[in-house]
Amino acid sequence: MKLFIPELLANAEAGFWFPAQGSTVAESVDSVYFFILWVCTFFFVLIVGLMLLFMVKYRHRPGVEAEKTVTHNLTLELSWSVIPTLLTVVMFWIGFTSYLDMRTPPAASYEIDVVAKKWVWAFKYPNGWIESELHIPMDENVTLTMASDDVIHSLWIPAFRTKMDVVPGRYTQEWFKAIAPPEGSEPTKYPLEYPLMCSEYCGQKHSEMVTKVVVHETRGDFDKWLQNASDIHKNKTPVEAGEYFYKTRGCIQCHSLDGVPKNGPSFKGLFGSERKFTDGTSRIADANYIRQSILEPQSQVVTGFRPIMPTFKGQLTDQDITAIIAFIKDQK
Ligand code: HEC
Ligand SMILES: [Cu+2]
Repeated sequence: MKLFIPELLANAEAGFWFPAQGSTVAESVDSVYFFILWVCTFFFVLIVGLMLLFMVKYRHRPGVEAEKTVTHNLTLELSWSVIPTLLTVVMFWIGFTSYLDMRTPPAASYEIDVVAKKWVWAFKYPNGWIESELHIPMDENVTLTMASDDVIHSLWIPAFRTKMDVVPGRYTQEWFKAIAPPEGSEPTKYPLEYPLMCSEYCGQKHSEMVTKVVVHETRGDFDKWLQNASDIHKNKTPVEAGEYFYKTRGCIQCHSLDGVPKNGPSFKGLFGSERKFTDGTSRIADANYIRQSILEPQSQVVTGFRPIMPTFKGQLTDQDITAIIAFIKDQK
């Protein structure tokens, strides 16, 4: 305990009371806070101090007649009206201007979609990749467009001093520009990591919706991370990657895996079987046939089906198609 107080004071500058100021608005938010805190502290000490002083000085003493109470003092009355009014105007002004700044996302901004649901966060990047951690580039405006799948959540990043409710049935936005934290405060190693949490505590596990904001030092580092993270082939077997495309690129809407045709033929037992086409020709379904079906679906239309399949040329890479072929091959 002896060491504790000096340590506290020594660390005050280095973000001991508050987390590091990690965004452009953090400094003005802290300024408003400390301005109000010190004004309140000053008046608390002044008023309570005078009160105690007067209690002692003017206490009832036997034989001492109470003085007549003064009814008016214009100077005193004006000063205790005007000074607090000016102080609250200053509080309002610096609070209001930084609030407006925080509530108005800049036009040029990197956009990330957020979905909150019991009890996780999902961050969706412009290329479609979804991740449970929020990764962002430093020194760049980032706008989160947020929606909730169920109840009210609230996305709070203490280091950025930003917080916004995530409400079912409507979109809310929150923006920030991450900057290097001031000299002497944590963290210092790139990528910087800060906690991100849900500040809506009227539900069982909002308090467990804790994840990370990861701030990459440059846009290049961020892009590299995103490319790497969203590389579907990296941590998956070809069959798994093929299944991913089957589900996410819409094939599942028209092609079943159980042998029952939908708008298109089922993939079950397709690979290696003989296909008959509307022009009377036929062909064994090998890798080249499947590749051609994906890139030029109308070149050979399977008997009994309409030529409605869209081409996926330019939307799937060769590696993606190879994975899809492996997946179809697996549907015996
Ligand atoms: C809008 C519906 C639709 C979507 C979406 C669709 N297809 Fe098709 N697909 C069809 C239809 C209809 C046929 C049969 C007519 C034809 O051959 O063009 C077909 C045929 C095929 C064939 C040949 C099947 C056979 O029995 O010979 C393959 C392989 C195929 N699609 C793969 C895919 C893949 C992979 C995707 C997703 C990347 C996909 N399709 C998305 C409708 C669709
Ligand atoms: Cu929550």
